[in-house]
Amino acid sequence: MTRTCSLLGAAIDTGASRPGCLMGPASLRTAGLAEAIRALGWAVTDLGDVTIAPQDPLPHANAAIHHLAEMRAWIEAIAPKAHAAASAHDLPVFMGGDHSISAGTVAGMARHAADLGRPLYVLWLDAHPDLHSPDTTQSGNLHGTPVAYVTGQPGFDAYPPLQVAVDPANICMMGIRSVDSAERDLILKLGIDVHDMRAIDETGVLVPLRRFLDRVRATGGLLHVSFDVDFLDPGIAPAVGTTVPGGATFREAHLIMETLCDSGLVSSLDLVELNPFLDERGRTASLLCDLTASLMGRRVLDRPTRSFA
Ligand code: B3U
Ligand code: MN
Ligand code: MN
Repeated sequence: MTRTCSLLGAAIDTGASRPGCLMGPASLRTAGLAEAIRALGWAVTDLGDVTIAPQDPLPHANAAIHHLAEMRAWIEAIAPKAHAAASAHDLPVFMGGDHSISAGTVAGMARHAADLGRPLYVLWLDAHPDLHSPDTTQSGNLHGTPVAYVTGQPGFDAYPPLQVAVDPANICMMGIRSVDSAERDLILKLGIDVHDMRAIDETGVLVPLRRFLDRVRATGGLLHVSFDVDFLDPGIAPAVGTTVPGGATFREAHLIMETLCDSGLVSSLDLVELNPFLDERGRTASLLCDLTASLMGRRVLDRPTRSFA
């Protein structure tokens, strides 16, 4: 049977420090994301972009915070649309926008998984763990908060109430190499499975990824993949506001996506933090399309799939 994929854009850049991510969905469409997925045999429906109305400012005790009202409105707008997309299609792809969108997409996917009576797992591919609350962020950039929000941490009274929380034990992070002290404390407290770049240098990407996928499979879970452009090395992906040296290579990133494809476990994907204003002739957008294609079935040669039994 033909597998179905939907594209849903969220043109947000209010969660980041520098503007530009709001052009992300347009850039991914221009780079041919729908066509690349369709070429792999999927039926693709572009659901267009989520929008919000202009917001009045919402004050917060942490004076560093900006665009809190927009953050709340985006989550309110995105979560039900993500939930509906997941109910209607096999694999929704959520196109950011900065990483704020994941507060809404993961909240929506957690509801979807709960509808099915299955646990939701999250693979967080990022230079950052995005584990701040509005109380702990020093930059005030709310794209640094989605993981704390979706796991139901305190300090989120100004965000929409979370309907279904993600169990922190079901989150695996890879590529992490920039962590603030409040985030470090929370990683330890929650026991999140974090593979920083040192760990990846020591083991490669496959050992921790396969271990995680085996766990998702054994428990009948759904898997949401949240892909922040700064997971990649800035040398291959310059179109991001928060470049951090020492990111994933082209080959590591494709191997992760191909392995995810082989697993057959992925239920949804975020492509976030693409800032087309910083891109070089569309190369980062094109790379994201190619990586998505690897996740959705493109391969150089057919080969026997690894058995997960
Ligand atoms: N942890 C820092 C940096 C950061 C988080 N996410 C991104 N940058 N992209 C902060 O601002 O919270
Ligand atoms: Mn991020
Ligand atoms: Mn990041």
